[in-house]
Amino acid sequence: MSIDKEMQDAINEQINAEIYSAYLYLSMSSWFEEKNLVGFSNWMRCQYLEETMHAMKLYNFVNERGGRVVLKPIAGPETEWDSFDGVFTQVAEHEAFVTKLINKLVAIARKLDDYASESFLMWYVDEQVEEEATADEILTRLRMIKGDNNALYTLDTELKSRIPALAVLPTILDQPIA
Ligand code: OFO
Repeated sequence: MSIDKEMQDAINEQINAEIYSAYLYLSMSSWFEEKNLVGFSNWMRCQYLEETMHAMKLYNFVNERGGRVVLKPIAGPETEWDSFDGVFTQVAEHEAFVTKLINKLVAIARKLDDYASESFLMWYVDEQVEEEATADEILTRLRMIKGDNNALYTLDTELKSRIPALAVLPTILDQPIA
């Protein structure tokens, strides 16, 4: 049974929201890059890749269900922030907002008795718990170390070691993990 049009349209909106998230984090990456905070910049690049993966996972799902992906314009992200914790305040708020969007999608799936979509969307429900927790953790640390450049550089070094999730490339290409 192909996907209901209401569910398809709502997922298409979510694809747009995920690509916007990717764009926002790439913009943040560039902001950190200019400040030579390569760890923060790397963390944001990984986030950019993972958001692209989130979008493509939805994209693949719509196709698998016999639907049609229709891409919409992507809004321009902010380009300037007034502080390091200001950036992560926005990340935390943005992820809380995305969680609400995912919850709305689950509500639509339930209303339509679309169990396949509901089951698929549970991955995003779990993922948002992690997304919010990570953003909150970094924000808390930034608030604690405010003004302490040594602590800031220690955190930057830590964030340098982040690598994107293994599923990024197979999901974007819609190919099994080799
Ligand atoms: Fe796609 O989780 Fe963040 O926005």
